[in-house]
Amino acid sequence: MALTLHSYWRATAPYRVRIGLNLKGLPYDYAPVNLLKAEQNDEAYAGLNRQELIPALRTGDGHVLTQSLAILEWLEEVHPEPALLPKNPFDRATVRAMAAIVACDIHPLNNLRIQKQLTALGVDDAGRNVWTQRWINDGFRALEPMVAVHGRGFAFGDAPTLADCLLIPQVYSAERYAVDLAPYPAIRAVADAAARHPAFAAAHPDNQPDAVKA
Ligand SMILES: N[C@@H](CCC(=O)N[C@@H](CS)C(=O)NCC(=O)O)C(=O)O
Repeated sequence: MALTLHSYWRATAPYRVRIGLNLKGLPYDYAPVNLLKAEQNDEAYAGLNRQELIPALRTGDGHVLTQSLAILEWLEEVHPEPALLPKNPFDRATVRAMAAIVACDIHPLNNLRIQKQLTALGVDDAGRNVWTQRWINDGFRALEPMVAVHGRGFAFGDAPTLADCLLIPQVYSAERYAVDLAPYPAIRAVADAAARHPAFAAAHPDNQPDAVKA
């Protein structure tokens, strides 16, 4: 099955999927969608994802998958090894809760279209930064003790899970928005471990074909 990921180098939702694909050892073609040029709103892409958001994953057999969490869960079902979810149902619920804090309660408040709407309502750069940092800190304050209790190298246990697929891109975003990560030593330790892991390193925004070098 030839996989094609519609992605933008700096966007965190496709970054999650890149990590998942790499952890599963699945090669894929990279189809850039330039968010700064609003290519997500072009009909060519909107026909794939009616939400006009990335990622979309074309599976090569006519299916187009959207929503990064749904894509990661599909990957887990179709390619169960290496597992992104633990075996025990309570542990699985904890990993999914960690992922949901990022996917449901941090990222949707800070996404590009939200930033654009804040600008349209007259919020300036400084105000948008306060807004963005607020939601990242709220989520990280909840995640930090979870990682401290359950993590042994990664967010849950000693191997990457779905939680890391979500957490690491969110840490990247936190750094972009100059969030002070000092209060989150457990999260920082996971980010350090991920930076040394080849699947995460290959998925990093700077290593994407459409990356803009500073
Ligand atoms: N819940 C969606 C979020 C997708 C999403 O918001 N993607 C962002 C990039 S990280 C996007 O396409 N933004 C474009 C925009 O806001 O116009 C998912 O997890 O796939």
